[in-house]
Amino acid sequence: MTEGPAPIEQQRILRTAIPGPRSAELHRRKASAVSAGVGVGLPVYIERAGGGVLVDVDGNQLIDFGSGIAVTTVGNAAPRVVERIQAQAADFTHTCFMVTPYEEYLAVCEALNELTPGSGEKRSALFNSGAEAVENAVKVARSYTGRQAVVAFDHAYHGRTNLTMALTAKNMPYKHRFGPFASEIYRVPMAYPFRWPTGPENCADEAFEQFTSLVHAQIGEDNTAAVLLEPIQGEGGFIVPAPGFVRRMADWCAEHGILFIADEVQTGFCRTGDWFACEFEDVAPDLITTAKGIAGGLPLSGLTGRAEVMDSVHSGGLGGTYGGNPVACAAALGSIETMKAENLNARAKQIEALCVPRLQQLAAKYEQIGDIRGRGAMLAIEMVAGAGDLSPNSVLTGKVNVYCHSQGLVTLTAGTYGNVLRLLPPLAIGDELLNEGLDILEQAFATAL
Ligand code: PLZ
Repeated sequence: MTEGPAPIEQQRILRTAIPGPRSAELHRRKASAVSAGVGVGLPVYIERAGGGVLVDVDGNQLIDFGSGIAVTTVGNAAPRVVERIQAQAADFTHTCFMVTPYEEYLAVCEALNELTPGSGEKRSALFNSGAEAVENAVKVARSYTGRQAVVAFDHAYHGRTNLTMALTAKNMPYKHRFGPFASEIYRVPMAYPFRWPTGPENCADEAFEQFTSLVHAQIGEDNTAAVLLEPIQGEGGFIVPAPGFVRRMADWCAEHGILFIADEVQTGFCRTGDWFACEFEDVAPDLITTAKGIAGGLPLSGLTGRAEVMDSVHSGGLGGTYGGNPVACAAALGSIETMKAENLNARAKQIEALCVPRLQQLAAKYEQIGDIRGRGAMLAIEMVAGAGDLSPNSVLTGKVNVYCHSQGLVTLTAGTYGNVLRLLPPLAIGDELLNEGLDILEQAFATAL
């Protein structure tokens, strides 16, 4: 095996304006080669990455508060991941598990069955993307229950394929002009404390009441295959459901033979300080979708559920050419090993403990910061017009985001109204870079307001 390059110095370095000239040149090439439909948030072209740093083609070193949208939880090109990928790629790169199987697929499924909440016997199946895992969750739920309706929430994000577009709540940019969408999808209000009309204290009770009465009146419990929920909503703005809501909803589903599917694509694998965000409310979903953090950057997703549910599908009903590709499985095993060896759940909690007080200080200073929320290393700032006016402030969010980018801090926005700035650092980031990133964020508000 060849020696890898020296580890990247964990330091922000700005050598040019952001983006620099070489990035700008590549971005011009992008315009003539890549569909305009594929947008780019920060046109800085990356050459290397590791820990909490992205190195661009102009030699700038950027602080990573995005993890490629919550993917490189263990850090970019994490040593155990790279080592396993290299070894696996040298052995074989593909057979198709449905044709001639291999052990790595089994090992990932065994790890998923063990790590996901719920003590009963479980089974898993592997796919390529988060959207594909969600699609398959719906297939399994319909097959098992013999029912068709699927309930999704306001602000939900589940993917960009036809069925998952139907499940996703937000029109722009995900659904606009792409219909017609799959049928038998129903939407209910999310237990969103910050924007609950009668106040956060009433949110869990009233949202639960609305959920049950809508399912009863508009669908019928007996027609409902599944309820699909992100235990903390991701693209929708890091909305943490009001305490108790997930638990009550899951219990109610169980009473009515409705499957509860937790979409843990963004929240899973140590991101929130637990292996899975559902554990926070001690909920064991019938089905769980995973992707992103599972494989340290390689495309892999999983669907895990109760054995009885997952085994109810006819043989050959689930699959795909690449699902559970051996190199992606090797990366997943390296990621999971890293999460355990480095106790990344504890690290996510440390990141929360370091960031939240600083974010709260900011919120105390600026009335345009309406809410600080999230869990572990999945934290967000929701921006509003002012103290008495909670209108979403996407203009300020954009300004703060652009300022961070200009200073070499990679931040992401989110939210149905585009007024949420989210922090998703790799758990491999050090405290110094975290603090430096937060300093830049402070300057961003001071400059924008
Ligand atoms: N479920 C909860 O967060 C992906 C989307 C980025 P794929 N989120 C990032 C974009 O704009 O396309 C996501 C998610 C949740 C499902 C998905 C879909 O996962 O791997 O992007 O298909």
